This record gives sequence, C-alpha cells and structure tokens, in this order.
Amino acid sequence: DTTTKREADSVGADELSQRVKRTKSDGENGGGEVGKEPESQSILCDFKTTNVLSDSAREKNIFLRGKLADQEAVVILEKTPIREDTLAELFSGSTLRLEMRNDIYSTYRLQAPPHLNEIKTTVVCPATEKHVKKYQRQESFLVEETEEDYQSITRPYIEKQSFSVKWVHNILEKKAEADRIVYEDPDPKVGFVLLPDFKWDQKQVDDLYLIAITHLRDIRSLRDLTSEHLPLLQNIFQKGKEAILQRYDLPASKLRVYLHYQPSYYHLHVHFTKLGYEAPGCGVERAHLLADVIQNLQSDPKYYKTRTLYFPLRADDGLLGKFKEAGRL
Ligand code: GTA
Repeated sequence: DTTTKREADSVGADELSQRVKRTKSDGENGGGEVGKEPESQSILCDFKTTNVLSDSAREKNIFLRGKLADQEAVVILEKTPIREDTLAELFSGSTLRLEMRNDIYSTYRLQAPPHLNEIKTTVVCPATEKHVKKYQRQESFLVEETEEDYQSITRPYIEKQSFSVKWVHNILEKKAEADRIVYEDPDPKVGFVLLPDFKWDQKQVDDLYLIAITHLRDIRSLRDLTSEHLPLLQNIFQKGKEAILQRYDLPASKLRVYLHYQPSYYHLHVHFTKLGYEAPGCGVERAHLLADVIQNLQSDPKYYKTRTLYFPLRADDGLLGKFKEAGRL
C-alpha cells in the first residue's frame, strides 16, 4: 500500500504527460492537439506591476495586478512543490552557498538548475474589475441564502454579473486545452469532460486537481440540481473516479470530490482534488461533497431548490452588496 502511494505521489512530469499522450493516441478523447509542444513566450517582459493583490509566504505565491501592453492583467506566481524524483539531480547539479554554521546546525542557499526551479505562472489578460477583486485579499462574510433569497437576490445578480464561461465552452468544443483532456463522456445529457484544473501543474500527484465539466449548458450551480440530474451526477462520480484511478493510480479513497457554492463560474462543474491537499475553496463553508449532493437529491428531489444554503462572500463582492441592500446581512 505504502509502495503504491509513493509511486503514485512521485509520478514525474514526463511520465504523467506520456500517460496523457498514450491515452490520447488510443483515441479515447476524440482528437485534439496531441503532442503539440508548449510555446515559450516572453510576454511578461512588458508586465508593469501596479500593486500586490495578495501574497503568502506559507503558500509561496503572489497575486499581482498590472498592465500588459496597456491592458489590465492579473499575474499569479507560485513556487511549485519539490518532487522526490528530481532530488538526485537537484543534489548533484546545484551549487550550495553556506549561510551559517553553528555546532551540528548549518543553513545554505541552494542554487538549483533552472529547469528544477520553475515558477508556475498564471496570466489573466484582459482582466476585469471582478477578477481583480477575486484575487485581492479580503475579509469574508458568511451569507445565509433562503430559497426566496436565491430567486430575488442571487439569481438576478448572477444572470447579469457573473464571469464569462467562454473558457468552459472552449474546452467543450475542443477549441482550447484539447490535449489536456483526461477523459470524456460525449453523451449530451450525462456526459462531461474531465481535465486538469489550471491550478495544477500536473508534475506531482500530491496536489492533484481536476475538474469535470458537464456537456449540459443550462445548469448554473448546485441550486439548479434536482433528482432529474442524478444520472448525470452519478456518471461524473463513477467515471471520474475510474479515469483518475487509471491515469494517476489514485483510488477513490484518496479523492475529495465536490462542488462549490457559490462557484465563480456558473456552468456546472465538479472538483476532484487529492485528499490531504488543501486546495483553495475546499473548506466546509464552500465545498459540497458530490456523494452528499447525490444522497440529498435521492432523499428529496428538490433539496437544493428549497434548502437554506450558507456560503462566504468577500467584502467587496457585488453579491454581498445585494444581500446588504435587501437587509439580509
Ligand atoms: N483547466 O481556463 C481554465 C480555467 N479557469 C479560467 C478556471 N479554472 C480553469 N481550469 C482550466 N482552464 O478550480 C478552474 C479554477 C477552478 C475551477 C472553477 O475552474 O481553477 P469555481 O467556479 O468553483 O471557482 O471553480 P473558484 O474555485 O472560485 O475559482 P478559483 O479560480 O479556484 O478561485 C478560488 C481561489 O483560489 C482564489 O480566490 C485564489 O485565492 C485561489 N487561486 C485561484 N487561482 C489560483 C492560482 N492559479 N494559483 C494559486 N491560487 C489560486
């Protein structure tokens, strides 16, 4: 069991991508940009930082707002985990500079070869004001949303103000990320596309993060789900777990499978993350386990239409303003 875990945890980038390519060439995903080399670009030379939206020494990341060729942009820089399978090369190929020595204790600065010292970088450009707010560190407030609140406050707001889901449609139509698809069930009613979330660099299974996006386009969120969607949810749960076991050797007992409420993007999708990895948004105030969602709908077909739901909103989220205006906070 421990050996299996260690093997799964230390799957290298090359092996992971080879596995992706192997599955792709088996024709499982219906074509795409197989084997296409990632482009190397230097667009960030022109990035001018306006301000730091947030940063974390513990998570080793920084969220920046700035300008990229006169357009608003958000850039996220994040140091990636150290992989066990690169240690030998890290020790043999690096230089060590002594910082201090005291008795049996010493500290060094290790200068690793560039390819072992990458920074995962996410660029949102052009970024809207809503993106800037999303990444800005802010206080959160827990909101209590009744069925009536959803109809009178939340639904009208998300119909007008939510993030574009063009990136989701691009994935479903194979206009983007087609070479990253891990599994697809093309059925228009119960089908979905499973692929790595863009927060995961796919270099180690330790922080595995995939999303399953439904082919159905009219389910905005948990609130729209009824028992009529049970076959869809059960299909995503079952086939998603099987695909992850096959591709990453990770059993269902190692997975946290959930939906967000509120999500950022109102096209139904399910998060698959590795248990033990504290993915952003996996807390009880926002994540709803898919297994619970299925059971709740089995016992009450209108569970999510009628229940009061609780979720956190950031201080300057427009939706929070609407709850305040309505005297609900
Ligand atoms: N494959 O183009 C995409 C894409 N986009 C635009 C979003 N996602 C994408 N995946 C692919 N391609 O998990 C992913 C997101 C997210 C999911 C949408 O789709 O990464 P959601 O609708 O429930 O929205 O899920 P959520 O969870 O609020 O969005 P997100 O972006 O995860 O933000 C939550 C918090 O996570 C942020 O406030 C921030 O603190 C943190 N965060 C966001 N992005 C990063 C990042 N790149 N690195 C580190 N932390 C991040």
